[in-house]
Amino acid sequence: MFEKVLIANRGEIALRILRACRELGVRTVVVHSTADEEAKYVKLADESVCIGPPPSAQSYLNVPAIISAAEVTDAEAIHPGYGFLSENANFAERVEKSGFVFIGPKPETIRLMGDKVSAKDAMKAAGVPCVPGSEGALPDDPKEIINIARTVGYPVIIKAAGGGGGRGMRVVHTEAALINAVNMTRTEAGAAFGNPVVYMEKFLENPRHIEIQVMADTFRNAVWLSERDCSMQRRHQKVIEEAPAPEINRRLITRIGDRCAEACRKIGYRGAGTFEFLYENDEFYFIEMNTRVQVEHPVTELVTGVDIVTAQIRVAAGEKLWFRQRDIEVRGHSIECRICAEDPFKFTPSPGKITNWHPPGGPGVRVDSHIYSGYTVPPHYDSMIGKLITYGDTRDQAIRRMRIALSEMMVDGIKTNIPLHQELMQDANFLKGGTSIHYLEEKLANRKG
Ligand code: MV4
Repeated sequence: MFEKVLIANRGEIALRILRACRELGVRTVVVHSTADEEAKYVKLADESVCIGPPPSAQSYLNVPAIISAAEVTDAEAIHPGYGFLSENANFAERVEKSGFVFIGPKPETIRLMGDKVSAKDAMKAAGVPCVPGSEGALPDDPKEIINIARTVGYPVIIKAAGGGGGRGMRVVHTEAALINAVNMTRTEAGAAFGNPVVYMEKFLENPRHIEIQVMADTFRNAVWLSERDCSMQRRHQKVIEEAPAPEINRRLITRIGDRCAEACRKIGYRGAGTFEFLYENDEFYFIEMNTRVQVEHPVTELVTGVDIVTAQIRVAAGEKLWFRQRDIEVRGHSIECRICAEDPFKFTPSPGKITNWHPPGGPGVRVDSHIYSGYTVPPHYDSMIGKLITYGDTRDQAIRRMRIALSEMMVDGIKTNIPLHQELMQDANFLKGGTSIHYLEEKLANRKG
């Protein structure tokens, strides 16, 4: 095991990684911007290094500053968390070239998955079902593009190879609109990602977003750790996640999960990863792979009993996976509400001082948050200030525990989206389960504010 790990992130995930390190007996270095000087996890860490001013570009994205911090503190490995540099192949490469272990996949795997065209090619070749569409990148010739769209069938979606997570895509309903849409997406993609390559998929009108968690070691052992339903989202920001996904045939999920684990073995995947799928009419279609730990990992931890963050660190240190697929059982149900410092109706950020914080508790209640009474939420970063996760023997029990936990939770001094979560925990369609990726935005459009 490592003696010392550097945590290259902030907020709740920095605290989550810190706790994992402590459990493993690993000493910790936290890097932070001047805006996060007063963060609790900075004080809990064995060492901390200030790496720059508040803007992320000068601190949490500052590669030389982070590598220097690892050098001066003599850390052995770097955990990137999520966001920031976590899926930056060049960063992973710089970390390894500087003699540190990157807690994540190999740089070339990150690069492969960062390009959505090569990711889809690799997954298709590994037997993972994908959305029908162009074979790889779209050609330049408009006639060929038109023919591909005729074969795929309208509506189609044009996506940027360098995009992902909802950036750089355009839906096309008619042949008349096709070429202009391809050209616009190319231009935008070139400007935004430095890569004008685009591809085409059949546009699925009303899918759910289901993702499969995987964990792999450096010896080609890989298991899948259940799925999550992340359909409850607004503007590509997830709001509620749950595991397992309601109303989906278990045998179908098992088939897909086994394909994901097999794909990991084939490509030599290492560490934690997530296969994102769209699910519509009882079919799964792979869209993207995330090569990092995700915000919503706790729901998987609660239904499988696997600690994903300590597992990341252990496999990065060279341990063989200590469980096999047959050891993984999904038990009960878990739901996560992302708690954000924002107006619950207008969704505008609401940073500032938390004058009073009362966390909820009791059986089946987990709070992953770095906040405390007197903590000031800085305006420079994402508005998520923590996650409230509940567990129950059944989905219904997890929901009832969530309602109680939300009612106990008090965050004074700033606005939060707790009222939105309280509404959703009473929403008839959420209670039924299985709503599509469009449900929340449709509900909000009809909500009297
Ligand atoms: C799609 C799609 C429909 N059909 N692809 C958006 C985020 C990115 N990861 C992929 N996205 C989508 N791809 C096809 N072929 C609809 C979306 C989509 C979406 C997907 C997951 C979660 C929320 C979403 C919200 C809008 C659109």
